[in-house]
Amino acid sequence: MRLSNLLFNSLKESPKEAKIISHQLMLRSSMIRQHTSGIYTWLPLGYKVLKNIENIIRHNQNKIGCNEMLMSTIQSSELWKKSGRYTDYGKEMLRITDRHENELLYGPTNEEVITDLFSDYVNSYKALPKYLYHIQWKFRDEIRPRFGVMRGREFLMKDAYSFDLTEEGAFETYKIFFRSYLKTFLDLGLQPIPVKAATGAIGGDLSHEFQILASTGESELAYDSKLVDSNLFEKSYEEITSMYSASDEMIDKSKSDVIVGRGIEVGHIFNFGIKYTKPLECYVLNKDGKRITPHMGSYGIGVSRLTAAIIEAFHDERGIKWPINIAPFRINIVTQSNFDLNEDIKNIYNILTSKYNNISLDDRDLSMGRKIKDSELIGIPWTLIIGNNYKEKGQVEVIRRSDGDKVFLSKQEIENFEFEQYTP
Ligand code: P5A
Repeated sequence: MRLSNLLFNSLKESPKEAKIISHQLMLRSSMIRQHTSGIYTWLPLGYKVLKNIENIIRHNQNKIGCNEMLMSTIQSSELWKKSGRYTDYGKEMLRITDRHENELLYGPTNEEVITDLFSDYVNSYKALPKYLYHIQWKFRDEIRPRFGVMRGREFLMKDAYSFDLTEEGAFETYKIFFRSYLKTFLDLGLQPIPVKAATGAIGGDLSHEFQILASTGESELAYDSKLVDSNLFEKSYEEITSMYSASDEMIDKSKSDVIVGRGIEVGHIFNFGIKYTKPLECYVLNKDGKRITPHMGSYGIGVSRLTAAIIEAFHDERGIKWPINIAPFRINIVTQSNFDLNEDIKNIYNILTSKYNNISLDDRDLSMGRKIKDSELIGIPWTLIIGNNYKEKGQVEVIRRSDGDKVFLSKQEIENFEFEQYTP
């Protein structure tokens, strides 16, 4: 893409309302724009990143046999009255009345809707277990929306729901999601720490949060140091959960040999048995034609929150440092305005575009210095500078954003160079 076509306006200074680095960088690099309190527009750069994160999550959900679908954002209040949560959910629920005086709401989560849907489509024990998910906007009228998309009122969540015939089956499913979540966050370049958590408005008595360590995180954590391990995925559920971990109100203050810190909750999983299937009269028939109430779990990932969490993990004083699979562009070609788009540059751009699908060419009428600064701010993993060195010696300067490493390559060498994944 040519950056002259991009809706993008970099800011040198951080807007005053932004208190944490991810919020500052998202505003400075035109990723998001606040519409009103806790509600954001995703601008082209931010939207690209959001989609990339979504795809990594989607890939991992599909791998465990979870069905992607899409439920509506607006829900009817009826099912919530049946489950008892219409009153329990309180002021965080945005309630709407339509022209016929029907009580509707903007979905904060989907346990009720999915249980009702499952009842309608699944009658036999033979179809179990079943895993369903969607990636959809949620609304929670948070009392204190803050830190940009970190705690929004409207936010994007991946929420999955599982149905099993027995309690034991539901626990096996819980472990499958637990491990799939570790893999998902590792694929996103993050080091997840699973911690025991309170279940709050969702319910049940088994729950884990997936936390990313960050001093600006809103959650308080206490955990065994052995949980901070890049090989965590190699370990079994039992081994991982035998180590001490807890968040917020679950923390045992008398523990001494644990690390206490702060984290960003990027995922939360729950096992709550028949909390919804029972009141919503959801059942399947077993071999003998007897009614069995399925055991459920639900599994959430904060997709929009992850954009901010990843920036908290990967940035420096110049800007964002995106992992390559999340970056809005893989390579940014920066050229001087006075020889913008000459044949050589077009040629390099075309070769790279045929090899990779997300290349940008900064053809804006700005100084080289300004364009290089923007490339660093946006956090593009590779910047190719075609400037004086190219004019004089035929050399392109290739800069890696992760560590600032520089090499000079000829046009021929560029064609063969692997602009690959790296650890930021
Ligand atoms: C699990 C899936 C649930 O809602 N029901 C369906 C369960 N869990 S949760 O913990 O309440 O939310 C799941 C994840 O969503 C993110 N999240 C938010 N992100 C941005 N702004 C918010 N206000 C917000 N609230 C929740 C978190 O990452 C959370 O783990």
